[in-house]
Amino acid sequence: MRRRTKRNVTQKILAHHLVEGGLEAGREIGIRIDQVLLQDHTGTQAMLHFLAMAFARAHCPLAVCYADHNVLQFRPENMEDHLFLRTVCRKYGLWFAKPGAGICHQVHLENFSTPGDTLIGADSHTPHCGGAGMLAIGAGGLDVAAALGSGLYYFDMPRIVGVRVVGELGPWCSAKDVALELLRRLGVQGGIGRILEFTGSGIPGLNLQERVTITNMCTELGATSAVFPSDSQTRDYLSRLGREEAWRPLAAEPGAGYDENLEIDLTSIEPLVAKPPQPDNVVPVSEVAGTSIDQIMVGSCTNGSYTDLHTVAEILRGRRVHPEVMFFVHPSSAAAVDALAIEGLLSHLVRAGVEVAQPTCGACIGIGHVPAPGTRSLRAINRNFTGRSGLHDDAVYLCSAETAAASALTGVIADPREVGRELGIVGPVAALHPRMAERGVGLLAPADEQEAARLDIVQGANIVPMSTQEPVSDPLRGQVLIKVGDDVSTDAIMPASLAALPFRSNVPRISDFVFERVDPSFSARARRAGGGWILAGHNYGQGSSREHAALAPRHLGVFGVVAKSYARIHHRNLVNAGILPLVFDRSEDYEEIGQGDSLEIRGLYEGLASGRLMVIDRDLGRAFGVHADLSRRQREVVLTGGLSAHVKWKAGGRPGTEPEGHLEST
Ligand code: MIC
Ligand code: SF4
Repeated sequence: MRRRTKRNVTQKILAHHLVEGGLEAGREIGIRIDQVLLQDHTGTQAMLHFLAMAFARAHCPLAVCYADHNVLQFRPENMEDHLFLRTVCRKYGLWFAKPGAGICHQVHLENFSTPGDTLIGADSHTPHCGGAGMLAIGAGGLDVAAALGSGLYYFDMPRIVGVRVVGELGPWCSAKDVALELLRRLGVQGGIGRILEFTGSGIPGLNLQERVTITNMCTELGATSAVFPSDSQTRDYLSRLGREEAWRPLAAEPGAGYDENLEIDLTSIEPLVAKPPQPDNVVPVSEVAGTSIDQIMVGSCTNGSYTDLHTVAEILRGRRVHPEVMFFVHPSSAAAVDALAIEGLLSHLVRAGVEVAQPTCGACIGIGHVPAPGTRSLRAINRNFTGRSGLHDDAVYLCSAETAAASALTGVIADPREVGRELGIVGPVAALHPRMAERGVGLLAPADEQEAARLDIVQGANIVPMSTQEPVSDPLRGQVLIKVGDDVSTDAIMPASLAALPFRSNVPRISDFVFERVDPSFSARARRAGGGWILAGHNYGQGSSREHAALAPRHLGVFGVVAKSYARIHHRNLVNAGILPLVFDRSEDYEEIGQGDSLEIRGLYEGLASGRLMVIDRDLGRAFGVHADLSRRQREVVLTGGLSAHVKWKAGGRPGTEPEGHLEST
């Protein structure tokens, strides 16, 4: 009799939730989804799609939408979004978190995290809750809407990387430095197609908030998810929240194996800094020490917790922020603010001259605190893609809360160990908040079915349902509208600028901002040309989960991307938007093709089915080979014109012309 192989944590969770497929890396699997997370930037499109699919009510056991990004409601459209989300959530069986409750990932961790559960979230940092033993995956809003209505999610089974953690973190070295060390070693493409599972003798020494800082930032590696076991640290954290009943133990079976292995010795971790322009540009802090800085931030879902702000308060207690530095913090939850206030730590911050801002994403995404030209900003957050701060050619350095606070005292980037030595400060411990006084602040429960039937949805004029796209034509002809390089982020494709954000619910309006920071003439050119192609290097669409980076180009007429490779979430978003994501057979061909070249594909439907296509470059006078890594279902989706058109087609409607005959042959 064949013995069942020993299972690691990821396999245990997946096996327990499996509805289709096996646990074989690279093959599509379907799993049951226990929890769904949405937020106010991605939630409106997701909920519009949910309504268009005519689901009666959320089908998974728990779903929550957080008003966390646009907390300051700078424009009336922001509040319109919140009213829509509040009413649609209550009616259709979702919780709603009002502005002020905090950032989705941390508030979800505090109120709903359950070890062993699956979570899908319309935000790329959803792996945050992986620190509490959940299998938590970020996805585009349309995929999340489908999971919300069906309770199911389909994806390619990733390879599982066992990250063996040994040793103990030294003074002034933190979980954030562990995340930066992973980025230093693996780079922003190193986690693609992988789940990182943390194991080893160093794990019990990391408390839950430290764990989530690490899983949160595994997103920057391009990973599908990241997960820790659930142990006494998990139980301790849940009991501080008054939710001990949610705890379950979860560990890999002794002898369980991994597809790949990696080791991190915590003892050798030192304070690190990621220089601009992306999170894997990591160096030891000593290499940039002495660099003058003008602005410092500690916050975001990665570093806005009680633990981080406690650290900052301890370092600054009785001291003053350097006169030439502006220092602000964004706590990541109302509960963190409350705990800091009860303990008097807020006073240490305020008296030191720190601006204590709202529990919201804020400057992490360029909403407020936009740096001035020529200045440098040091931030304990997760991303520093060019322009994300709101300044076109910004210089944002990423670091830990320890390094940020120590540098705030000196006015230059400083090694916190040296500052500690010079000023006689003891390295702060990663403290957890005491037992939480109040739970569920700002959370509205869904209405029961009777009440829900009577509720109306408030849908302001700016909330515009997506129009259904035409199916992709064959032959397919058009110009290369833009040629971009490697690691282009969704922040570059569809900026989250203060000007663009009010139109997340209005794709026609937001499409004016596509590639605004890279080439401000892009949207007008795309419209004039009646659509065309995007040409890109490796890891196209890294970073956020925002499906607007696909929906808006599609609205402008973009029907295809030819790239060397794609980031996971963006690849799916392109398919869902009805944009063909093609891959060069030979990366060298990318070099020859120029912006403005006229490209043509014939025999698209047959080529996609066989996996081989030829693209003719009319200007070069030659053809090059491409392929598409698409499942049969994804081919169907993209050929019908995207997910909404596909849903209608499946329901018997006719999406413009007739792809049915072709589809049968795919
Ligand atoms: C981000 O950090 O870029 C965001 C804003 O949270 C995005 C989601 C969005 O664009 O709405 C993400 O990470 O997915
Ligand atoms: Fe918000 Fe920044 Fe976290 Fe995105 S990365 S959810 S913008 S705090």
